[in-house]
Amino acid sequence: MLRINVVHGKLTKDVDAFGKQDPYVKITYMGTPYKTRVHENGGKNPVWNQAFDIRVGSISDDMLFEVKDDDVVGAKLIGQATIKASSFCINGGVRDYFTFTDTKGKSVG
Ligand SMILES: [Ca+2]
Repeated sequence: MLRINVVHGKLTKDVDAFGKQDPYVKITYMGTPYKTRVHENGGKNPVWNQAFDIRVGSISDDMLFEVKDDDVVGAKLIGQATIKASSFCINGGVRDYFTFTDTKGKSVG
């Protein structure tokens, strides 16, 4: 069992046209989505502090991380990252930042 704690984000991009964006993180592993709560008006410095226990089949599996802006008209992608499960499976745990990129491959933080 892998515990992933989504702590916070340091984003460089705000995709919301009105006010601050409302970010949340969605992890997709083997077709199952794991979503954090929405940090309303979190802007570029969202905080989630939310943990997920994920049963990992193989440490070479990819996990898709997406950070999105929640909106009444539907969520908008801020950035994404594909991270191997092995990046988290380190003795004693790992605490790290991962780079997310937008649809054009540009870093968003
Ligand atoms: Ca929004």
